[in-house]
Amino acid sequence: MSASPRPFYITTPIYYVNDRPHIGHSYTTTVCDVAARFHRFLGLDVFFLTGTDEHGIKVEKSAAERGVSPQALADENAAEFQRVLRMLDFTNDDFIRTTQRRHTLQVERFVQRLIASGDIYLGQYEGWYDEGQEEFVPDTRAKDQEYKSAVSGRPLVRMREENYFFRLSAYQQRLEDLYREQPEFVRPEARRNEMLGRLRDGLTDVPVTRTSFSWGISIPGQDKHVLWVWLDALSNYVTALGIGLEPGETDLVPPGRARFWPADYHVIGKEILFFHAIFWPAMLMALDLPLPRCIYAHSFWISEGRKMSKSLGNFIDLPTIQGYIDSFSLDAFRWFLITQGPLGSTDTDFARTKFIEVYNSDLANTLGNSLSRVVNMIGKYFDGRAPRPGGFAVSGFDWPALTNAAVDAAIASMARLELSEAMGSALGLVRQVDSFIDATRPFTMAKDESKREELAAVLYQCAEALRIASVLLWCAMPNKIEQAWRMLGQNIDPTAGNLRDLCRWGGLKAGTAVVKGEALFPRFADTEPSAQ
Ligand code: ME8
Repeated sequence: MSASPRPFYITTPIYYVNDRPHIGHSYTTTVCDVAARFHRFLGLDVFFLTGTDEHGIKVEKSAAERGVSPQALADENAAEFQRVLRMLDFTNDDFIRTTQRRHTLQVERFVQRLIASGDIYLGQYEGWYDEGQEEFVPDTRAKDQEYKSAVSGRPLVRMREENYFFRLSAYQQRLEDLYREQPEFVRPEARRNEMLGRLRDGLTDVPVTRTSFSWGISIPGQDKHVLWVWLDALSNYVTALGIGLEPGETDLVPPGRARFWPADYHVIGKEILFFHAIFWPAMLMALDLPLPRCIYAHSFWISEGRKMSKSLGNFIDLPTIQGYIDSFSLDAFRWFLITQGPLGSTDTDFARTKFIEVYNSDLANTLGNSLSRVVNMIGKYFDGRAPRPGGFAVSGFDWPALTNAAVDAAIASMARLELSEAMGSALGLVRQVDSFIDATRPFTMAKDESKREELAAVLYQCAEALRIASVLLWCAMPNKIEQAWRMLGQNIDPTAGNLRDLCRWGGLKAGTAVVKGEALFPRFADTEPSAQ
């Protein structure tokens, strides 16, 4: 090997422990997992981080309502989030909790540095506060929102406090420059425009401590000033890498992780964009740290046509997710999230009828069906051994060129986090195999002994194209694709970093044992009355 592989760092938001994991958390984490798996397979040096956000008034209140300590509530729900990571087969490299010493120690140091540089100063705040969002709302915006939370609709509360402030206003110009010089700092475009609007409104300093609750990290030496949860939480992206540790402090974070900073992608939902796209870069500028390359703010899942809400009881929650996994498989659930999810700027409906449609069309009728047709024909006509490639070509099906183009397109789309496009390139190959079978009719060729060579070449090309498609599809559906590899006689190690080599035409060796297996995705006939 020549140069060491390029680091690739991708993060999810860290999730509040006062909520149970649901489709929203699962979605963002699946997006990151698919990108992480693909880039590891491609040979990049990947770090994929997720975790839990455990401080703040919301957690303190939920714990009080339940009659437990905030730490006990955090422990219980962090364990639940970790259980879900295993249930959904996520390959995160670490799980950070903001109550861990490795995190709090570094946050305290950052705050000390920011006080010393004058970026954090003591002042007086009076204004409107959104308790659900833990966010101060400027007077003009509070008025526009009729003094209600833009997110929860609950009334804003009036707050008067002695607070420490972060000097956000000082970073106005540098943020404007950043947005101009790095047009893809915030994606998608519609979200970037929203942030440009916030910049045009002008930035004001942000209070970053509270005295009204105690569950959080205090300003060093001043117990009553508890850090605003966002300053604490955003820091996780660098504390997990040990960026705030001194050389030699190797017991809290494994050494060498600093190489992953800056992040390639902070993937988040659109409701927390301001913190990530304006406050966080300003904080990093104040700390003299490099900025992340892209904040990717996806839109929301809604449920069966309506916003998900506790009062409607229509949350796609864990039992519902488990139901989909039981009926369709985990990989089918991941496929639906990845190919249909709201990575763009509009919300997406999670509807059972749509799920079944996508399952049957992409997975049962296309991927599963194509693979079993080809494997069955090789079983029947060539005793289950991959035939010789031969020189037979059909116009319109230049397979080396078709597969190369699909591989290049998938790699390029993945790098841009365009997951559905990447998967579309891979599945497109499978659809081309189907068209190729329709055009060449191997089952008819098989009846004519003189067409033996042609038959061999056709089935080789089908199997080889499916093998290459499968390598691209693994990141989204690892379990099913490993099953497909067993059928195609492939012994592939997706941690070996050799995706490009594996995608080179001709990798399937003649004589490889090709074996029938269980149907990858049996067709689903819905029997539930709700789907009538
Ligand atoms: O905001 N559709 O945590 P959180 C898609 N702790 N994604 C959704 C969603 C939906 N309907 N609902 C939630 C916090 N999400 C802070 C983050 S980061 C430094 C601190 C996802 O538990 C989406 O990723 O409220 C959103 O950003 C995240 O859950 C919010 O999780």
